[in-house]
Amino acid sequence: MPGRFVTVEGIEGVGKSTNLAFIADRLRGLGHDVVITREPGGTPLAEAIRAVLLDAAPGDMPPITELLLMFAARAAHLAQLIQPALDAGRWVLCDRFTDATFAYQGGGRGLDPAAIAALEQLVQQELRPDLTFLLDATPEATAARRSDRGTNDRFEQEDLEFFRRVRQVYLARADAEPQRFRIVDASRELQQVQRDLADIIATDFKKSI
Ligand code: Z5A
Repeated sequence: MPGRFVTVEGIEGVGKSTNLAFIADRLRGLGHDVVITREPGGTPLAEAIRAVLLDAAPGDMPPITELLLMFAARAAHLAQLIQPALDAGRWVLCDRFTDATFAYQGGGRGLDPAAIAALEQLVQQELRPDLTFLLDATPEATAARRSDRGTNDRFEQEDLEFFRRVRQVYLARADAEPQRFRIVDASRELQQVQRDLADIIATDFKKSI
């Protein structure tokens, strides 16, 4: 029986990394064999592409180059990690996937969503996440969390307006696909966020998704 593909999305600082281990623990508690991974990245080749994407100087990478590198990394990640894990019956829990491309390169950079959808089809064929957690908060609500961290890659230097556009695309996609998305209000205290995550996992993952 093939495994399931679960993704976690949201604007930066919303708590994806923090909650990934929590979600994995709950899934393991239900008896699933879970592999945690991330995008861009997840395999040595895709991590090398990630470094190119994040370390370029602001303004030094044309948006289409950025888009193609995201999908180049994704193609390697799919072939070398995600698909083999799913085929082996493992559950794949991924920190960001193609919804991030629609949100960042589409909403943030203004690239044509039809072009992104064409690349999605080329690279992924029929593969789509089975379930996606959207950790939602305004960029204003996560600003303090981001500044506490002190690091600033190329994306983290974008302004609030950029992250507002990114969030709008995430919300629009969740609205269009309610059967796949579970929106969690991530502006609240971590305990409350994780209570919601636990409830969703308990109800959604016991039955077949
Ligand atoms: N990107 C793209 O453009 N297109 C694509 O297709 C893909 C990605 C796949 C790298 O992603 C960049 O790639 C990303 C988009 C782009 N850049 N941006 N923006 P990344 O996932 O590696 O980077 P990130 O989004 O910046 O992740 P992050 O900085 O690690 O944020 P996070 O994982 O969502 O947050 P966190 O590290 O778990 O939490 C941040 C802090 O807040 C931390 O101190 C926590 O302890 C704290 N926290 C978390 N939750 C709470 C709550 N509920 N209350 C209080 N404090 C909290």
